Amino acid sequence: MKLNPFVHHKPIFPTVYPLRSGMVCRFLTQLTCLLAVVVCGLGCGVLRADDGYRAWLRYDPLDQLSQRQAWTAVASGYICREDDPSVQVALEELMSGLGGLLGIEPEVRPEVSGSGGVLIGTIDGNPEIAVRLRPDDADQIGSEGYVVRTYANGNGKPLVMVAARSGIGVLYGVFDLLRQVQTGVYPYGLDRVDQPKIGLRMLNHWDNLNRTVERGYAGFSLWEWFELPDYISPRYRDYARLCASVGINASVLTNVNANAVILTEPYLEKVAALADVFRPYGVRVYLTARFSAPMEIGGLETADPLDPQVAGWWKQKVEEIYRHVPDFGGFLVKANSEGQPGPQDYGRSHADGANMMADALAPYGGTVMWRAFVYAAEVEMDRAMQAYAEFQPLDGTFRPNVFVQIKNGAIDFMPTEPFHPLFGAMPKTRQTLELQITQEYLGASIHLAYLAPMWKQCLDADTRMAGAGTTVAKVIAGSNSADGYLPGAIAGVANTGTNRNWTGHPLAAANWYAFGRLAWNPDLSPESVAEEWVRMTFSNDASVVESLRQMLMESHPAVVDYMMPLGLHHIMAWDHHYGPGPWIDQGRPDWTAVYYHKADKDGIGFDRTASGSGAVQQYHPDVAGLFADANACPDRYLLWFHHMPWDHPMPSGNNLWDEICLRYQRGVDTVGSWLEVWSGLKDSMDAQRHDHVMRLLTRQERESRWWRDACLSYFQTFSNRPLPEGVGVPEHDLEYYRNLRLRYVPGTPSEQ
Ligand code: GCV
Repeated sequence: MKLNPFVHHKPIFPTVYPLRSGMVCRFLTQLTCLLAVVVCGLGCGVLRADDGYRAWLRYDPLDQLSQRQAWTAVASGYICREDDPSVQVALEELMSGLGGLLGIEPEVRPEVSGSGGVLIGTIDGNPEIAVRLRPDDADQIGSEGYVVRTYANGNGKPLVMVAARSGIGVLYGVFDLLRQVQTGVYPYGLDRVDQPKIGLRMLNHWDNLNRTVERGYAGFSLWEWFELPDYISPRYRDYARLCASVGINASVLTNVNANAVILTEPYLEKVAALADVFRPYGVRVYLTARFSAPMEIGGLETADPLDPQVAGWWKQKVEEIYRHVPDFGGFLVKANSEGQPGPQDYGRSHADGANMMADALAPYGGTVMWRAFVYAAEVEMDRAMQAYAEFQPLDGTFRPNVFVQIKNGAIDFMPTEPFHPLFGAMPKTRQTLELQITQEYLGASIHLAYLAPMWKQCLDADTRMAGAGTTVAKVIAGSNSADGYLPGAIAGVANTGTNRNWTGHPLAAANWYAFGRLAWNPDLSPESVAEEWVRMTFSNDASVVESLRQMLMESHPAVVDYMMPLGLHHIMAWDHHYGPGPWIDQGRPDWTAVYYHKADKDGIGFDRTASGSGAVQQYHPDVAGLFADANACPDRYLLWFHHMPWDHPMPSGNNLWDEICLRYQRGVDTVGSWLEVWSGLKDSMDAQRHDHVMRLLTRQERESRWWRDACLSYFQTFSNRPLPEGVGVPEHDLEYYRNLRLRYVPGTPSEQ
């Protein structure tokens, strides 16, 4: 067994206080650990400054004394004998993780001995693993899953085993084990057998080659293209670790509004360098492919997918890519959407375009993720209906290695959207659910909005397409479900950037974490995921866990309340999408706000029933029936599907106008209540993160009033009704809000 002797002493994340090497330093490190342990033992918590870089993999001394003692007794050594790169990084992680959490530095041994320890490895690579597994374990862990189990080891010393079929399964198992330690679970009786429910779990980076990030609010792109491939930032490895720790196994490096230059030789060398770093962590690299690349970088006169020269160009290009990146994942393509080139420029279909690329990738096991986010201003049809109209008839015409990638809703990552009608409606096509982790329409990285509850609503939505219980989660899980769907994928538009804490808002990392956890297992509850994240990121202190979990769980509903309650959508400011803009009525109609809210003197909302655009009919009749009935429709979608009179009586007893106003107010009040809650946590965490969040929450509270006041002042010009009691009076007149102009909002594609 080859082991890197330095690994033992090398922190994976740089510590907040960098240390020099050498004996003195080692002594100081141990002293620091000891002091930290003593401090923890006294129940004072660890309050040193934290810049958030380590995210949820902090590995500070465990703040629960009895759990720490129990784990310390178990972790008397590490037993590993495999060279597999993923097993090796699993071992490094284990040493760094338990080393930090427990303040220990045990040895690595090749064999189990009477003194117990943590045994890690693959079934085929280590007979000591195989001999301990139960007969049905191997069937339950698939290629990426794992067993984490505690055994009594002869003389009473416990042995914890992390076993898998593959190196990456071992790594996932080690991260699961560390999560148990971090969240205060005892080692006794640990028996965890798990595997992912969705095969392909991807991050989509909307990162440009000049390092701006479209809709990115956490600094610049993580990929230092100019320095690559010569300089490899340590950050790449930490990115891969964070991804792997939650099971993310693919990363699309570049923006869907693609630049063909990424496919040129010098850039492929850079891509290869990133892929090399990510590989042991099981993160496969994908790229976005600009459909017109054969013309832009290939010198051809056309990009027509049925032209043999074009198909030949892509074949050669794919061959070249695999020479650089042998495990390249494939292409993500945005075609004929928002001005991007595509097969329809040549009178061809989306299937023609996707299949041409799929044929080039198939010999290497690569896939095409073809986006269904298409709509055209020239088309009369309700924008919400266009993707279904375009793609559903193509079911059965895509190659087996094409995935049709569908946003969670039919418009565009609005604060709330009903699930996209395409889910389950293309049984012969692989489907990918695309979620947005970055908060384009939810307050960027300024507002707190924990998105797991919204994603969960979509994952749990019953499409009914193959009978009751055909949830979106089951459709994309594919063969794992009984419904006969092909295995699909899940993708999240990343919220990462060069900000030291990765995601801008210190609490926004919860969304990256939750995306990975739900992608691994859509059955997890958003609360339990929130709680894990709080424990790992902040503390196991009961008041921190309880208060912060509650704030996270309240946050998405609160943002919906103060931005777009009751199914209102697309009423944000033009272009940068930050702040209210319900009055927007100029420009492409389907990019205005008035197209969507349709407020007039009689009422408000978009009629998508049979008497309106008819969009409800794209759903299964059972679902259509529910959405089409204003009395049965969930109130969060009421104005999405219905144009309702201002005096419509709501179940609460209020009329619609009053209900809208009170929802806005409820959102403001909820954010206001967090200020006190967060203040109360001041002594329970480091000042650095506490202060940062405090300042952001203060701004969020102010801006929630901005949303309320701007939207209600505007809608009041139609309703002609007073604000009900309890609703704050706008600070300014409507003209003031209409004239506010924000400049240089991060993430905005156009120069402003
Ligand atoms: C990457 C919305 C966003 C665009 C984004 C697009 C997409 O329109 O505003 O920035 O483009 O969605 O998902 O392709």
